[in-house]
Amino acid sequence: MNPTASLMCGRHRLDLSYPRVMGILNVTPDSFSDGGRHVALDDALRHAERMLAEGAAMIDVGGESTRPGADPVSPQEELERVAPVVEALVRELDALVSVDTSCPEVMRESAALGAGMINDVRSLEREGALAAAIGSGLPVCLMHRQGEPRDMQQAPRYDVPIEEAVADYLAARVAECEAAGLRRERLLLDPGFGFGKTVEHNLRLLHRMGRLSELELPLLVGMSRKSMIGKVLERPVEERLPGGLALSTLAVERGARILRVHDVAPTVDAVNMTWAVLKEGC
Ligand code: 9MG
Repeated sequence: MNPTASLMCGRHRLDLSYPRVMGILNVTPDSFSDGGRHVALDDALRHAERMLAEGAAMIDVGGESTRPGADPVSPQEELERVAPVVEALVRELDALVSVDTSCPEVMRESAALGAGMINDVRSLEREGALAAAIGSGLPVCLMHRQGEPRDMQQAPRYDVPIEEAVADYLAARVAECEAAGLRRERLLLDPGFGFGKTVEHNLRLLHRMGRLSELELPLLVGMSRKSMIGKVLERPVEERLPGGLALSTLAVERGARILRVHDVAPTVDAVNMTWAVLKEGC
């Protein structure tokens, strides 16, 4: 990847000449406080505002859980959860908003509301998603996964080394996007930690992430609080931050330019410290 690269994300230019942090904002029912949608919208705004103040370059808004075992939601329901939050983040905070969705309707509506990026864990494979993404004019993060959230962690296996499987899949998705008219300058890639992968797959994939740099597109990674940390360190979800910081550091060292995390402030420090050392070698 060109070390001075930047990405046009709607009205925002995202400088990717150094690693950036993406703050996670889930707007699924389990993340709403029980005071109703109005209170929830206000909670979401305050939470996003805090993450931006802590140094997040963008906020990733998601209305459908992609946790292992999660059931899909209808496009209508997803849109009702996501659209008011995107609109408020853009209008009130002028934030760079990424929308975590696989749904064409949500892509179109979010772009119209001023979102700056599409984060699709299904890599635009859903019917109509590629056309919607092209029409949005926004950059798109393509992520590797095997299976669907409902069943993806039931004994995942690969016939080739995990980094080769992931690189082959992502290269094929890039080729399909380009063939349809989505320019490569608008693409980011994500190995999809935890999406149809055992702990061993995840650890090896991070170790060999340099393989994905060969695709010469910006790399985004999400490992924050994931079960790979819980399993290695035997920690519940609320005690996984130190493990997550170690993984963020390693990911930056192996070429990641965007870290998708819950804990923004400590990740910004870890990433900036790591970068201060790495850039001595540039
Ligand atoms: C929505 N979501 C959950 N985990 C993710 C990950 O690892 N990467 C991306 N791009 N999105 C994710």
